[in-house]
Amino acid sequence: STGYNIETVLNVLGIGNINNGTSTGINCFSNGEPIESFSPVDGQLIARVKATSKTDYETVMNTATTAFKKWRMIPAPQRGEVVRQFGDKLREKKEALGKLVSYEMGKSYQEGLGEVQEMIDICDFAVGLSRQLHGLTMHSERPGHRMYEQYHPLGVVGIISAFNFPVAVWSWNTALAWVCGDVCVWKPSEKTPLCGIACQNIIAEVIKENGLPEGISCLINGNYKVGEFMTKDSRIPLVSATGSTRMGKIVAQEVAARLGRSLLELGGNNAIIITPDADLKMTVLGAVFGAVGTAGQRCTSTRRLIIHESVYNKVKQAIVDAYKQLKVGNPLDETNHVGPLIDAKAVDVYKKALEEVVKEGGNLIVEGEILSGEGYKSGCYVKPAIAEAEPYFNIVQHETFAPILYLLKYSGDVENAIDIQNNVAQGLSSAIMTNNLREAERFLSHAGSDCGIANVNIGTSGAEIGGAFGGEKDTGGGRESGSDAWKIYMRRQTNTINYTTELPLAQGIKFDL
Ligand code: UN1
Repeated sequence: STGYNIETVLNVLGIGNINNGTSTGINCFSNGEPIESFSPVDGQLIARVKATSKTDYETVMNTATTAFKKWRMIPAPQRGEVVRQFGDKLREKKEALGKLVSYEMGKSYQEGLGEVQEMIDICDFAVGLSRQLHGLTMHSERPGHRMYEQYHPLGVVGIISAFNFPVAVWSWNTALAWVCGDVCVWKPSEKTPLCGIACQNIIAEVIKENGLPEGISCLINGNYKVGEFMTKDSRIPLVSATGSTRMGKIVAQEVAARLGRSLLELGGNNAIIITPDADLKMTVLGAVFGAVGTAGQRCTSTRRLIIHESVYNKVKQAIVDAYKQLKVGNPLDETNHVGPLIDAKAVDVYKKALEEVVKEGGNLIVEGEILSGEGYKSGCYVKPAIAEAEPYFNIVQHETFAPILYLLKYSGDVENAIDIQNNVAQGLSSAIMTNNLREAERFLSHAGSDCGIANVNIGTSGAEIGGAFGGEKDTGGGRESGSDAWKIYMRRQTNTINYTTELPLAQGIKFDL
């Protein structure tokens, strides 16, 4: 049994009118071209959503800028209280939202629930943060002077998110931005517009219940052209964008051209180093979940295993055996491990990558396949594949958003494995499986992994929200979520106050009149 009724789910989430094929949601001023949302699960058209036109966008920006003037005056802990209520509403709607994520995006129901849990967790984190947001005080070089810094709200924050985490990535940004006193305009992926509407409906309800201006949270719909409204808009001091490196480079340039800030969380090419001291059971579990979870469509998905030659055959065998257990099918059926890819285009990219690795001399030890027949009608289901490859292969150097795992061999010292691991353009997540302290510490040292995330005896995916999330190089350098990632959503002001009757100048400069 698939255990869901999509009409009920949509009703709980306030997405009505699906019978006549249109859905706009609360506070969504969209009147443009229709966007159709098809489920990769069964190929059904779920609903049509209207894209945001330029005129709609101006209405959104007016609403947002008006809301900002009010929102920034509300004490941060009270803003935190609103975020707390949002977290509570998410707890109530966790099942429904988790199901919609699973049905519209295709990840397993468990992972859909996990994504909503990340939203709840970041709300809790943001509530605590709302009583902090602290700057430093420092000692002035001048007598009778005091110096300190404070963080002020930035303004309207633009959020562009990807289909693979259609709800959580928005919440990491928006929950922090809200307690910081900002208002947000969100463009979800055009592949998962209903997830966007569902979230917007939930927060719109909280905002209304608190008698606050609706523009605190705004939603715009559409493709990159709608994203461009924000990247080129100097009324938006910060654009946070999650997606491909290709997209990130365009966003970065457009935002930089007007000297705005961008927060980029882009592609990964994540590897697990498996040393002779690795615990085999943990390694297999971590590697397989990392490679096939979310059908290989996380930016933290495991793409490469870098295995020491002395354990290569043993590890390879164990992983190939584990792949035999994998069940591909409807992600809402909890007995399945792997759901569909997002759409036909993604299936094509998967197919081409498999052809490419063979062309470059790779060896497919678990063959891929595009599944058809009963239960696979959407045409988006593929078999997770494994190829033995060389680190320098062009295809291995690229991120393919699909369940394809490359096995690479290293010999000698762990440094050789670290070299292979770092020798790609991307720098998001990395891991080492070892019980050897020296190897683990070397991997974590300044001469070790060059990624934003480096784990020991944990796979590459499934980061907790408490840490700063993001990576280096082609991954874009941004940090979202925990630690002090909140600082990018605020502007820092240094204040010096003179409480004497003299005006001594800094650096001892004499200037007498
Ligand atoms: C992403 O794929 O864009 O670490 C985010 C993880 C998740 C987030 C992934 N917490 O896999």
